[in-house]
Amino acid sequence: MSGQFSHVLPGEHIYEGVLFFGWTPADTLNAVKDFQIFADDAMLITYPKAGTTWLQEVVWLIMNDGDIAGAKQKQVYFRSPFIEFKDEILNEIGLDLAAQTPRPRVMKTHLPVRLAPTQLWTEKAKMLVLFRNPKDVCVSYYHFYKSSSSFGNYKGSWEEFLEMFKSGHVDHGSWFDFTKSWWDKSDNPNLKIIFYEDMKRDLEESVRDISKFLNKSLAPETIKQIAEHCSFDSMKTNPMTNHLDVYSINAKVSPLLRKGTVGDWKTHFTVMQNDAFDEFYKEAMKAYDIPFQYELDF
Ligand code: PPS
Repeated sequence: MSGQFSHVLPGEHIYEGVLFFGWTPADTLNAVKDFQIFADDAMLITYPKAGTTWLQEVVWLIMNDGDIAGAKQKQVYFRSPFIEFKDEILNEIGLDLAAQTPRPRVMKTHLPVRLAPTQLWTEKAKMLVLFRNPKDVCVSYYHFYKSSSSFGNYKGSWEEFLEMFKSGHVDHGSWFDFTKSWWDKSDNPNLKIIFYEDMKRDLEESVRDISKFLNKSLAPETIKQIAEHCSFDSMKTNPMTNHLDVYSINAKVSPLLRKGTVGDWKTHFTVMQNDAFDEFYKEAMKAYDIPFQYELDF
C-alpha cells in the first residue's frame, strides 16, 4: 500500500491494518481498547477533519450547563481529551488526561469501531458520531497535512493526496472503513449520528438536539449563547479553541479553523477528479445509503 506514495508520516506505523502517525503509538492503541468507560461519558467519534473541535466545544458546553467562563479558562484539547493521542511536547497524553478529567467526561476519538474502547458498548456511554461529506473532509485534511509538522508538512500535490485519501493511506486510515463501521452501529440507542452540514445549517437547532440526546435540559437563552460561542468566527478568534498555540501547526500555511464551510471541495476537485471520486464512492459504499450533503441550499 505505502509503496505507491512518496509521503511518509513522522513515526508512521500500521496497527491492525490501519496507518497511524507516531503520535498514536501501538501501546496507546492497545491501552485504548481496554480503557475504562463510564455510563456518563460522552465519546465524540469523528474521522479527522469532520469538525471534531467544533463538536468538542459544543458538547463540553452542553455537559457543563453552558459554562462559557469555564470554557475560556482551558484549551479545548485539555478539557476534552483525544484518547489515542500522545504528544509529550504539548503534554497532551490523551489517556492520562481522560483518566484525570472530572466526570461527566467529554472525550474524542478518530478510531473505527474495532479499535475503539470495548467498554463503550458494555457501559452504555453516550456516543456522538459526527459525519462530514468526504470531499470536504479530504480537502480539509490536505491543508492540515501541509500545515502540520506532525503530519510531515506534506509537500506533494493535491492530486496525490486525493489518491492517498481514497486508498486510506492517511493517518487513521480509510474514511470509508471508519464511516461504514460506525454507520453499522446507528441503531444503538446510545449512539447519535450528527452531520457537520446540519450544524452549519442551524447550529442552535443542533445544540438543542444534542442536548436532548444527552438528557440535558438547557434554557433557550443558554442554547443561544452556546451557538454564538461556537460559531466559526468566534471559535477562530478564541485562543482556547483556535489551536494557534499548538507548536506543530503552522497557521501561516493553514490554520486548523481554515474556512469552516460546506462545498470548498468545488475549489479543489477537477471535473475528472470529481467523477472518479463519485465512481469510487459508489463502489466503496455500496449497500450504504448515508445522506451526505455536498452543498447547502441557502
Ligand atoms: S481534527 O484536528 O481532526 O480534530 O480537526 P477537526 O476539528 O475535525 O476539523 C477541522 C475542520 O473543522 C472546521 N471547524 C468548523 N467549521 C465550522 N464552524 C466551526 N465553529 C468550526 N470549528 C472547526 C475547521 O474549519 C476545519 O475545516 P476546514 O474545511 O478545513 O475549514
